[in-house]
Amino acid sequence: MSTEKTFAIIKPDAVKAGKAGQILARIEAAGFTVRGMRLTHLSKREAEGFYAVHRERPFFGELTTFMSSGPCVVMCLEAPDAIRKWRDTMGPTDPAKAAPGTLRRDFGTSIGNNATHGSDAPETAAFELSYFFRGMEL
Ligand code: FUP
Repeated sequence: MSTEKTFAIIKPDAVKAGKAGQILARIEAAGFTVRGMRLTHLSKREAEGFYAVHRERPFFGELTTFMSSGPCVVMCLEAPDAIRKWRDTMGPTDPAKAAPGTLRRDFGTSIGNNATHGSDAPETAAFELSYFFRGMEL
């Protein structure tokens, strides 16, 4: 499998809880190469743009308020099969349904406050990476 890039976020709940370092250590231990990384505090409008595909969903307001509630760490991760590999490393959306050893199980506290984000497909990864990084930064 050739190398692939995906987009990841350490969400505001995990940064606020002081878990960003532990999550980054897990990312490195899992074999990802960090190609881009930045601490940023999204405005409500920036969070709405990022999650635009979810704008009709009932949780959209809560989601974008949470994502703009404090700083988060945005990253470009590279590995063979990075998109699937990062989704597996995070676990499913709901931490209660995630297996022990996954990031969302170990650091998330609810379906909304679930510690990390990861792109779910190549097209999503391309959009999400371009939302936060200029081509020359990666
Ligand atoms: P995921 O791809 O696992 O991040 O999950 P989704 O794209 O389905 O959802 C994006 C974010 O919306 C989740 F990370 C958390 C939030 N969400 C809720 O708050 N409630 C829900 O019922 C579903 C998702």
